[in-house]
Amino acid sequence: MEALTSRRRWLQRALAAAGSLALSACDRLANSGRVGSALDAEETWTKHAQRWLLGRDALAPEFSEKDISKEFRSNGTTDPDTDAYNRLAQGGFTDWRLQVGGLVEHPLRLSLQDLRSLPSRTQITRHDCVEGWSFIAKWKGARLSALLARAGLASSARYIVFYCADTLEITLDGTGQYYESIDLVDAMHPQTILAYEMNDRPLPIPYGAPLRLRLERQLGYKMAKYIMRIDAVASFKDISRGHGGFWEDRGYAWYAGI
Ligand SMILES: Nc1nc2c(c(=O)[nH]1)N[C@H]1C(S)=C(S)[C@@H](COP(=O)(O)O)O[C@H]1N2
Ligand SMILES: [Mo]
Repeated sequence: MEALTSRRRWLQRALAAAGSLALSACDRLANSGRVGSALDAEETWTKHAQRWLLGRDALAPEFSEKDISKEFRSNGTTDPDTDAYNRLAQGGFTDWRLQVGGLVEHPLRLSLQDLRSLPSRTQITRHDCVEGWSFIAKWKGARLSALLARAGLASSARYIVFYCADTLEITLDGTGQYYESIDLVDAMHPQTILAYEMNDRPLPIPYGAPLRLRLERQLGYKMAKYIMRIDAVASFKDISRGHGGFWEDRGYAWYAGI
């Protein structure tokens, strides 16, 4: 597998991913096999994809310290409360390891300390739940782009999947476990971080300890809490019920842009 770490080559792949997701006409073009052989077609396709990418690349609004909410709200699972999770929590998550695998050149097992040594970002943003409430909080975390650069994405990777410690719905087939997925455009967005701090303190359990996704251009349900494993994949069709996330499997939109 080829490690693709430079910004430029990543951008080419993000454009390819963006194109195949958003532009059905271009998708047909790509599938026709003419891309790469016909330069004019490829340029048109890149231009369209780029326009779309620029929109997706815009930053979500950020706020100042004085805007931070007085109260925060936790939703869905507020404590995974399994034996394994409780043991990790009791040890202050020093034994917790984030597994990074799938279509990567270097599978990783990272401690919180490892994550803290990755390039970070701090942001004060508004969390919007699909239920209609919101709050503003300060988040600090490792940039997902930096983690993926460390792992080295394979050229076949299209999505990043987050597996969580909690089961939100008890089902016979195990499809009640929380998970989520995002594309590479969102994965590389500067505000997409794996947060280990909330309001200058270690992330509390109700808000996803020890690690949760912040994906500021989308609704709350995309922001996986209690992350245990991250996989790069080519497709999420064969994961759980196949729609790319716990709530997506129950009818919600996969792309929950705000
Ligand atoms: N693992 C996990 N992640 C999750 C959920 C959940 O139940 N389990 N709920 C989602 C929903 S619907 C929202 S609005 C936010 C809530 O985050 P908060 O508890 O920090 O407010 O987490 C999201 N991520
Ligand atoms: Mo939500």
